[in-house]
Formats: sequence, C-alpha cells, structure tokens
Amino acid sequence: MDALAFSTSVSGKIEDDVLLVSIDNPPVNALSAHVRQGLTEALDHAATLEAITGVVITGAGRIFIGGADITEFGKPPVEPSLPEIIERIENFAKPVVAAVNGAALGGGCEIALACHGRIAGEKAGFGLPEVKLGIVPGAGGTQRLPRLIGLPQAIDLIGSGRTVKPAEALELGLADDMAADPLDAALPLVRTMAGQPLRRTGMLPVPVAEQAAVDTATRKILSKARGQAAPAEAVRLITAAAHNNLETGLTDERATFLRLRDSEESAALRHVFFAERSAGKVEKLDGVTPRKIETVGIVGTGLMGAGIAVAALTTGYRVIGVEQTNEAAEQGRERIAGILEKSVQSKRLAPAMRDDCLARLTVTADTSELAAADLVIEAVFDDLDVKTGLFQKLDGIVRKDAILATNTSYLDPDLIAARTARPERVVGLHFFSPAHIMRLVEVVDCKATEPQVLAGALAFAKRLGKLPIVCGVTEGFIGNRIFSAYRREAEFMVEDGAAPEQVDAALEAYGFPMGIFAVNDMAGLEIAWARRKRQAASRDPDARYIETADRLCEAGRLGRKAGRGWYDYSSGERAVDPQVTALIEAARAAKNIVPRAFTDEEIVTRLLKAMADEGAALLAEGIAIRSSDIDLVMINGYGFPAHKGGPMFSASR
Ligand code: T1G
Repeated sequence: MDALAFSTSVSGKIEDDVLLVSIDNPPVNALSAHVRQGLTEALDHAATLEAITGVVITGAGRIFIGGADITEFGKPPVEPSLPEIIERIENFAKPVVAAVNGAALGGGCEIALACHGRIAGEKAGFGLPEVKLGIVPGAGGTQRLPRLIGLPQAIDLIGSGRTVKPAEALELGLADDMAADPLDAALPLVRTMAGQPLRRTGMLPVPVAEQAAVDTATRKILSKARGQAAPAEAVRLITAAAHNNLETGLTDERATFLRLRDSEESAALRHVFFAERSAGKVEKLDGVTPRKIETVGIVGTGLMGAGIAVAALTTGYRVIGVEQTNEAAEQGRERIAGILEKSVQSKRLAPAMRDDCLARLTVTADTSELAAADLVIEAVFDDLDVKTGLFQKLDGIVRKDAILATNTSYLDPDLIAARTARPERVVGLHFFSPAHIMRLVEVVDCKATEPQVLAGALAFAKRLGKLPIVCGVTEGFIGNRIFSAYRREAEFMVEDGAAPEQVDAALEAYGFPMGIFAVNDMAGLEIAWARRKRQAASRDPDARYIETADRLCEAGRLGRKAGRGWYDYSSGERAVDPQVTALIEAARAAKNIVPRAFTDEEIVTRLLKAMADEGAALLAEGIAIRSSDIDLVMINGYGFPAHKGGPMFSASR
C-alpha cells in the first residue's frame, strides 16, 4: 500500500485494517503546526474509512515526539492547537495506540497519554520536562498522568521533569507493554481494542492516594524549586485533579501554562535550553577533523585528577594515571576505585561497568607509560614551573601527535605552551571539581593551539557528557574572572556598610543556593589570598583594594575547613562572628568610611551588573564566543540560578 501524505511531516499506511501514522519532523519530531495539521488529517482519514478499525501513532527515527515546538512560543497560534488534537484522540470512536519508539516528552507524552494504549519500545522514554522550561504541561499532562499512575508518582515525574525508561513506565502503568519494536505489539493491541469500550485516560478516576505519600512527593519537589513558580504550580494542578472533573482541570492547566509560558522564568529557562545547544559550536572548527582519542593519560590523581579519571573511565576510555611514587600511585588508584564504588552504591553505575572501568585503568609511577596516550591531562599542583617542567618531560615521552591539556585554573597556558617543544598541541581543559559530577569544562583555545587539537579536546569533553565552553586565554578564563569581579563588588559593599550575611541573604533570596561569602568559606580563602599576594607587586596602586579578606587569612580564618572564615563554624552551623564584624568595622574606620545602609535590591543589582560588565569585557576581548556561553558558565560553575538565565540574559531584560 502506498504511503499516505497527511502533511509534509505526517504520513500513513494501511496495515491490513489499521492506519499506521508516522511523524517525521527532524530533528526531534516536535509538534510543529504541520505535524498537528497532519495528525488531524490522519484522524479524519481514519474516521471516514469503514475499513480502518484503529490507528497506531509512531515516530520516525530515534524519537517518538520531542514535545511542542518551543520555537513557536511567542508566535501567533496556528490551528489546530495541541489540546484540540489530544482531545480528538482521546474521544476518537476507534482505538488509537501509541507505539513509543523513542523519547515521548512534553506534548509527545501528552499525545501518548490521550491514546487508548501505549507500547514502549526498548529505546522509549516518557517525560513531562516542562518545569525545566519554566512552564507546566499545557495539554493535559497534569490531569491525565495522575489518572493513569496516581498522584505521588505524577507529582514526582512532572515536578522533577525526569524521563522514565520502559521498565519503570510499565511498572507505573504508563506503558501497557514493552517490545523491542513497539509496532510488533501496537498493531495486535489496537486490533484487540476494535469494537470494545475504550479506556479513555481522562475519564479514569484519580486513584486514591495516601496523603502522607502525596505530602512526601510534594515536599521533595518544592524543596528543590528554590524560588521557581513552575514546580509549585505543577503540584497544585496535579493534586487538584483528584477533586476536579477533567474539563475544570484542563481549563486551569491551560490558563496556567499560558501564563507561565509568557513569564520571565520561562524566557530564562528557554534561553538556557537553546544556549546549551549553541555551546561548543566553534565556527573556525567547521570541517576540522578532531584528533582521535582513545587512551587518556592523567598526571596527578588527587581529587581533581581522580575525578577526571572517573569521567573518562565511565565514558569508556582507557586511562593511565601517573603519580610521582608507587605509593602515591596506589593511593591514586584507591581514590579512583573509591569514587567508582560510591557510584555503584548510589546506583549510578552498574557493578559490571565498575569492573570494566577498573580493567581499563592503570595507575603508575612510570611516566614513560604515557607513550601510549592520545591525550594527557595534567592535574598537578597549580605552579607554573611544576606544570612546564612536566610538559617538557612529556615532550620526550608522548607521541608528537598527542595532545597535552593543562587543567590550570589561574596560570597562563600560553606561557606553559611556549616552554614546550610543540606549543600547537597544548590546550586547556579546565574542569570544575568534583570533575566526575560537575558538567562544566572550560576548553581553553591557547594562542598556538592547532584547530585539530582544539577540536579533539572539545570532542573529548562532549563525549564525557560535559558542557564544554570554548574560551580564550585570560586570568581566570570566563568563570573565575567573572567570579573575581563579583567577589570584589561584594567586598566593596561590605566595606561601605553592608554585612556579609546581608549580601549572602540577598543572593539566596534571588535564587543562588549559597551567598558569595559562604561560598568563599566553603572553597577556602587561601587560594585567592595566595593569588592576591602574587599580584601585589603589579597591582594598580590607584585601584580600590579591600584588605578584609587578607586580615581574615592572616588571623588563620581560612574558611569552613579551618572552622572560621567570614563566618564562624564552631557550632557546626554557619554563624555570624562578632570578631569578623569588628574586623570589618576597623577596616572602615581605617579608611574613614562612614558605613551606610544597603537594600537587598541594590546589593543584587550591583552584583549582577559587576558580572555582566565583566562578561561584556570578555566578549569585547574575544575571550568568550557568545554571551549565552557566559551565562552557562555562571549557571553551571557558580550557582547562578538557571531560572534567572545568567548574568548576561538578566542584564539584557
Ligand atoms: N522544540 C523545538 N526545537 C527543539 C525541541 C523542541 N521541543 N527539542 C529540541 N529541539 C532542537 C534543539 O534546539 C536542537 O536544535 C535540536 O532540536 C536537537 O536537540 C504542550 C508545551 C528531545 C531529548 O522540553 O530534551 O511540550 O541546535 O541537541 O540531544 O505540554 O532535544 O540542532 O538547531 O537536544 O538528541 C517539552 C526538549 C516542550 C524536550 C533530544 N519538551 N528537548 O535530544 O537533541 S514544551 C522538551 C530535549 C511542551 C506541552 C509543552 C532534547 C531531546 P539545533 P538536542 P538530542
């Protein structure tokens, strides 16, 4: 039977007495207008042909339906709307079954929920991730999902936005059956339904749930919401489904979706969504073949090196860890094995995968083993002579086409490269600790770095599942340079009258998980102190300099680990310390500063501006490729709230 073309992206064919409808709208089968129109045509066709006893809907390629087309948000609506399609499917006279061949997300999951049956293929995934875009499901998800799987489970899935795989979908009742090829089960299923009363999801009662279970699920979601509206609204809509009829619930859901879709929070989260897909796109690398990497050498298996080793091992690379002595090598291996074991305990890693990782790991004191490495990453002490000495030694060991990557945070990688035999193969890979958990990696494009080397490092970071941001060479690259400006502005305001605890509280109210002074205490004050001492000779004497942090360090108040920093931790909790207050007052007096009051709004506005101004400078200097990259660095490396979009997005509103 020839294929029927219902629209440019929706086709059908008759399989005996079943109309098989396929959505083909690359890259993710989003429910663009022509998909919705094609589905309407297909349903009209099925309704009119007596010979057709049922319909199966599936996706072409690896995705079922990736959701509504979020590029249509903010544009004039085009009929038919998704809710219209969904209501049509649910109330269709003939059975409609979803053959879920891949990700069924957002509106895609809502289409599946409206179907009278759902078959999960082995690559199927069901999810309602709308809260990650600052919205709630807008086409029945909050009303149909609880009817199918119960309130607590629906609160968990919609509130977290996570995707469930086939086995869990079956267990939840989200899928009726599983099959390697979902069509193998969908076609027979729809035939058994023909002529029978259909289970219409929206007509099902919401199963009675233990209030305690509902409360627990709700608390878990709201505890992570941190100032976001969408998760709380989603929970409200879902719990209301238990005592509203479907129509009332759908009306409330749609109004809430439209309101949130036009909110600042959703604009920010959609900005982040698209920013993540733009990151790592480097025009000068178009057409460049990345250097092939299979074996990764890591020199230094301390906290950072071990984390990088785990990230590489769990991605499938062979890893050669190198230490200075056999004893240190053994400790390094134990550290790596310990991290893998923790991943197994937390069910993030299967035991067999752990064993496979350990089989691909060598940790040795014999640096010559790095001759086998395609890429060597140094994670040794952040000292220029130590790092350049190591790279000079590696010049005589590794192949001439091997990449040498420095993980330095503050040193100048151009200086390191210039002292090696082949500067063109040196690149920066600035991981954030713990490297096996933090997504962000700054990929530093040094002056001499060859395009294939940069492309190889970038491809490696992507394969690790990281969020790689390419940047040029400047002190602190993108993140630490902006963080220094942010910290400087905060310390200016403290010297002028604000209290550290007020600054931190204002930042936490804005959405940061932790204020900057608490962050400094957690990271430790000594690293920044050492850098300030290193820079003292070249510091601009006319620039305002705040001594307070130096005074704290001189007094041994090096942060949380030392039990005291900007705050006192002797009680186990962070507490304001009168000694610090006195120290700040003394610093003001020494400069004849009369302290003044600050509002929280002024504090946040000035700190956001300090970050955005430094970001603008990074763009002007060509260090950052695009402003959205800067937002991603601050969100993923420094706790900037994603639902505020990042410093550059925030400054643009
Ligand atoms: N709309 C438009 N474009 C999208 C899109 C979408 N929903 N999803 C992805 N893209 C683009 C993306 O920008 C990129 O573009 C390309 O597709 C490949 O994406 C009514 C209202 C589906 C798991 O939140 O999670 O439904 O960079 O690199 O890694 O209640 O895309 O190539 O130009 O991510 O294979 C809810 C979002 C929408 C899912 C595939 N759905 N997408 O991952 O590809 S709201 C979502 C994803 C909604 C209803 C509400 C992932 C994916 P470019 P990619 P991938």
